[in-house]
Amino acid sequence: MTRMISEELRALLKVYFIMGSMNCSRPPSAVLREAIAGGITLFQFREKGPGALTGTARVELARELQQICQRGGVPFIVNDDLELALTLDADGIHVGQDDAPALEIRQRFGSGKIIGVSAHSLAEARRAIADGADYLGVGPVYPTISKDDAQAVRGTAVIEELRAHGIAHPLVGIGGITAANAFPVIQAGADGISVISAMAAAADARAAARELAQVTD
Ligand code: 3NM
Repeated sequence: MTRMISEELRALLKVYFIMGSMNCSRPPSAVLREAIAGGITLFQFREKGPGALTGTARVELARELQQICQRGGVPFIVNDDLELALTLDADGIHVGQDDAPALEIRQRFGSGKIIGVSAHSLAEARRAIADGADYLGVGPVYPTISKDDAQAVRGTAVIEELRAHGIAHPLVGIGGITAANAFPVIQAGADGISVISAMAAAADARAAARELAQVTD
């Protein structure tokens, strides 16, 4: 498989849904089906933090959600866990600053896979790109309830700074984003937005996805 070109990836990043069972008060499979029907463009399995499944239950849920993504034509990304990504032959992996560098991951994961890296500053973004990241996740833009160890809120300043310094890489904003506050993130230069709670905790994930898609289109 050839390396995914940036333009294709930019389109995939428009409405990027991230979720694990601990983010849902309903079966995650139902939430994901609704989100796909509402127009999400990419999905990340992030089974992590208090109340997360472990062992076989975690792998089984990942497989179930991957199959739903495959039927819905939405690429399936695994958070952090390269072994799980390899086992499932996932479409990509997203890693943080404390995880293995993109360079090392690429060697084991193949050239056609998507590698995303969280970046909180210009220096981290430059390093991630030099290491071979395909896209950057930049945040937290707004206060978030979904990540215990989130860094200080940056607003859209870091996104603006990266673009002002000529970083043209595909990029999503993350952290506390909803349909009501998503537009400034796009205006700042992001190709899309990534959300957990705005969709996972919504009574109607389909409507939530649709509203977010309207902002990023
Ligand atoms: N990463 P919500 S913020 C997973 O700043 C994650 O890198 C962040 O969840 C970062 O949409 C975050 O519910 C949580 O705020 C995003």
